[in-house]
Amino acid sequence: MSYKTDYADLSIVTDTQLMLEKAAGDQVETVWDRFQAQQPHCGFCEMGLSCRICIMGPCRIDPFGEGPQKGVCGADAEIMVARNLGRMIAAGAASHSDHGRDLVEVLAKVAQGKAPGYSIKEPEKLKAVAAEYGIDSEGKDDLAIAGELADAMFEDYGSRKKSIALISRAPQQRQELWDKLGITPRGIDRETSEMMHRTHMGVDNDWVSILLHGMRNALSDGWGGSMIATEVSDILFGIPQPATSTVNLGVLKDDQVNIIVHGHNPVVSETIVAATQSPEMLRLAEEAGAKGINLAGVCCTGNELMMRHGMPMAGNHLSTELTLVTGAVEMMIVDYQCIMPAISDAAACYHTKMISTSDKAKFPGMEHHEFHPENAQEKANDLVRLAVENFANRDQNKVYIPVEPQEVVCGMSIEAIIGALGGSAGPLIDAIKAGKIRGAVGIVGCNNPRIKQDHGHVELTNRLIANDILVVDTGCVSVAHARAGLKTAEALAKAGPGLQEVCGALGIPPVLHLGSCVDNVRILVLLSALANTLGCDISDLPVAGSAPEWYSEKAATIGCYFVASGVFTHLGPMPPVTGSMKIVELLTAGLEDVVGATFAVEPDPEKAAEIISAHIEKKREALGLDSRA
Ligand code: SF4
Ligand code: MSK
Repeated sequence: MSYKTDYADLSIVTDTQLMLEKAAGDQVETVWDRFQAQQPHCGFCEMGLSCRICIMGPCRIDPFGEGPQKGVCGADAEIMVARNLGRMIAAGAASHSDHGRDLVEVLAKVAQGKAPGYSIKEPEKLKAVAAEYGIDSEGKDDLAIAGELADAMFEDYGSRKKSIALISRAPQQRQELWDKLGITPRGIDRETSEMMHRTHMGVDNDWVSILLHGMRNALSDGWGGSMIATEVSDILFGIPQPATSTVNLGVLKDDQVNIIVHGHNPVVSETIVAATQSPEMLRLAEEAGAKGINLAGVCCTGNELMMRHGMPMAGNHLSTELTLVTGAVEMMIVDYQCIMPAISDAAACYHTKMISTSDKAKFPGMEHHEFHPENAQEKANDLVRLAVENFANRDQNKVYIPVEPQEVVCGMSIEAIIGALGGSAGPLIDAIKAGKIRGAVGIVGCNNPRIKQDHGHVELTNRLIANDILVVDTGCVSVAHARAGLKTAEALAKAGPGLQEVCGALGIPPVLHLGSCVDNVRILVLLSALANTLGCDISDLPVAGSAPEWYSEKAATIGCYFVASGVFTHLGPMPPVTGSMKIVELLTAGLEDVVGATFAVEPDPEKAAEIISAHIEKKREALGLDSRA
């Protein structure tokens, strides 16, 4: 729109730049317009120094020491910042873990024979996970095991236990450390509920104690709710295997019915996949004058489908509105999380039908078609039929698909990575020991209009792989990397000689797609396997995490469980904590003595690459490996 005409300042992505120009012409407001309208942001909130927990307030603390230094209740800067951060972690943990719970509900319905659109796709994984929950599969059929596993997982959410089941996957030293610190998660819902309790006015007023519980709460997500989400998704929908696909707005087809799925939970989108492939729907599409039905994803629902079906991805978080600005989308079907409430405003400028599907996520301007395990198959067929009918309403004069699609290698579950390595993590460890691969970094998370779209991700990753550091990704970063061509065999030319040699021999790109936001747990599982093989803790490994363009509460929780699990973690945007230098000091330095890892905040990806590389070399040195430190 009018405030900025140089779209290259907003995004490095060609299709975004071109679509922003079209959006301006079509009078469509985007996230960047709204971001600009919010400037300047509230400085108190940016520093974590505002509180609206109770209605004696809202209160603010003056960071310059001239105004109030305490809220009405007496909360000082430390208490205020810690409570705000604690609630942020609780919201992120609740979101991921509730997503996991929805999958367990589907698993339970499958076991009862009440979910006709779903089945057990991975019986071996079902048995393996059941065994981790202490369930004996001997002589039982898959549905009986599924029922017992669903019950055991529900117990992890709510019952009175000493610890949740899947933390047993962490190295022994890490589990002992959590016990010593009193942060072993006891129940997924319990830790979130306790955080909300502790941060009520007049409960936990020790900022260190609140933040320690923040780690416990985050661990209940990473080794609990999110891990359950990923494992049950694999059991129900299949363990991802390497495949090729395509990304960017070029995946939309001007001669087909285009349906976009958006959100996080694959429960709805998996049934949409089946419906779009049914002969009946394809016949209807042909009758409507379309050459087929094209299903593509955005955000993490897209990641789930790309991982398991090689479905194309149209874009990431900041591209969601622009997908509709192509004028080529007949229907967008959303589940939950990261769906901007204003997205229907963009749809209203075109013919796109907007559909919400979850009882807990309703949106202005969307038709609500509620999905349940019992009716999902039927609902999916209804929606695809509606999308096909809407093809007749498309105005081809408004259609603009600005680029050609980019190829991508996807589907690298841990099972697939171990498979590519020949059956064990041994070759990866050998390559790290030999220094051909210096270490590995998990780059995760979102886009944020505070940062030029994809610049933080792509610039950091280019520098890391050039430095022989293997990159794995999840969430919206995965689209950024894919759009930049970093997940192809050709990208090996950008890698350092050691990484080039190892990845070239294995036939994998230097950047591996591990999935959606909840799939960050695949990184935890991989790190545990590496640490267990080496006989060390996760914090001893030459690895790091990074969220260069994060925006969401879920990303804050992910960062927190990474650090609590021993992974040094870089953040691009600063979290709202600078109102307390004691807390900044704890998060960026003091935690080293507590959990063996810290956060580092650096918005400049070039400098971030230096910080992360130096960390990896330091860890190599401590392990007695050759170091460039
Ligand atoms: Fe103000 Fe304390 Fe209430 Fe927060 S909890 S709004 S600081 S009185
Ligand atoms: S969708 S949490 S913007 S990664 Fe998972 Fe993307 Fe971040 Fe949402």
